[in-house]
Amino acid sequence: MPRLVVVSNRVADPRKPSAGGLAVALGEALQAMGGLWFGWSGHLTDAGARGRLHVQHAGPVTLATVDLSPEDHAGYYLGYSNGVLWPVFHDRLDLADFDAGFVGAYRRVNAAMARQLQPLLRPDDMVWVHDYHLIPLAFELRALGCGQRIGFFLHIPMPPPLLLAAIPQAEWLVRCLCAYDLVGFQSQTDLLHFGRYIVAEVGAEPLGGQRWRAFGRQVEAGSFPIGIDVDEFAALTHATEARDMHERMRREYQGRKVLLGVERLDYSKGLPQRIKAFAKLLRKHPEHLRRATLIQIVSPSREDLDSYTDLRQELESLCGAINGDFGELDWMPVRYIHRNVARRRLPGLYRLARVALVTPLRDGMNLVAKEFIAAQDPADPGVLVLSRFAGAAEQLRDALLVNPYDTDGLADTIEQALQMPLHERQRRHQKLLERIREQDVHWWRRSFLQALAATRPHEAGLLPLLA
Ligand code: GDG
Repeated sequence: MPRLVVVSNRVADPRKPSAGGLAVALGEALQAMGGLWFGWSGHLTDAGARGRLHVQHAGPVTLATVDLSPEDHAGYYLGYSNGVLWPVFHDRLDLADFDAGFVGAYRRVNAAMARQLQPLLRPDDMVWVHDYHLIPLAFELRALGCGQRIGFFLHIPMPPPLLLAAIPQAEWLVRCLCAYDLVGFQSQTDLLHFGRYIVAEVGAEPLGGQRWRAFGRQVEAGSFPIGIDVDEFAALTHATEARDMHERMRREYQGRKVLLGVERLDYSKGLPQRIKAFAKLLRKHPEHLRRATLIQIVSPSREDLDSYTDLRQELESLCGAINGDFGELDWMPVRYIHRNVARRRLPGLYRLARVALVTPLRDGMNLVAKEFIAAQDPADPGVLVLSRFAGAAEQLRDALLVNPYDTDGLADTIEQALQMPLHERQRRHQKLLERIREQDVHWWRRSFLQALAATRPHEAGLLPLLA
């Protein structure tokens, strides 16, 4: 069996309880196949990615990390990754900073990471690179002579061709994607966008079966919707911390219906639209006054970027306004919490909620939607209100799908969710649970790695790509 090498911007010790579901799932694959996990250490030092390699052993898994210099962190991470690629890939051209010259740092860091990684690779390794921070990594590895199978998974959406084309380096980015043997997306829509771009904009030749010849080599793509570990999440739901949380909150909110939102603070998540829709609901249906509460957990994220601080202010002012307009001394419509909630407690909150509001304006997949389903009591489940613009909407057709830009429509759908009879809640939940079980995180990992293993090595195609 080949050794697995996972590369991602951040590396987490899969044995630590703080590791998220993805870290655990990738860690599991690494443990089973024996492997190496490579990425940024999370530390800033002057030598940065060109400095010392840190190697740590976590059971059969080797964690190898490099630091970043403060300049590279500003240009590669905050600048190009989160100030250009993230907004454009989430359809927000207006927030992208194309003129700041961040691409130099992005390229430099990817090249430096490739130089650090290349000597660690064995000829029959399978390399799996994750996410938009590292698009050029395979290109840089190929330039150093690496002929291994290299796959890439994009966790965020692939924008439509004409949006992608707005990035001044769009063609270079796509050329870099074509240096991989397999490019994985979250949804069929993303896959379609990629296929259209490479045919229409770079003249790739379709070879059938999601394969193309582009830049003188063959690239394959596929849709591999990421899932969660349903059993692990169900177990967390029944563990003491989640149960305590559930019990405490149940007493606190007795006689009231809880609506819940949980996400990182991000403009892609549709937070202001959601608060406005909730205000509209209270205006249209005053019977919910004192009877419904929206708990909105927003975990702090990317606080060094202006677009994120602006959003935080907007949210605080919206929540202040709705609480001021509708609140009573003994009831507030919105409980807004700008803090991280411990992972082990989250399922308790999910289980308390009658309605989960997962209404991003754009999202690669959205794991919160799946976690909410996994945490429900099948005998008395809550209702999932899900944006049609989340990758998860392709799989979760039995949720109440909404257009988050349509405030009136969203308010009406929240009302429908609040009024949904028990038998319909049970029926929808059962189907949703089946879906997230069929395509869970283990399925995701297996299907991607099987598809990568089935690609042929393309050394012959290497030279034209680099020409
Ligand atoms: C990217 C893509 C794609 C949230 N708040 C807290 C907390 N969380 C956890 C959730 C969930 C995770 O963070 C968020 O995952 P999402 O998928 O919803 O969103 P992104 O962070 O934007 O993730 C996304 C994903 O990658 C995977 O491919 O689905 O589309 O954007 O697990 O539970 N966890 C804790 N406290 C919080 O307050 N502990």
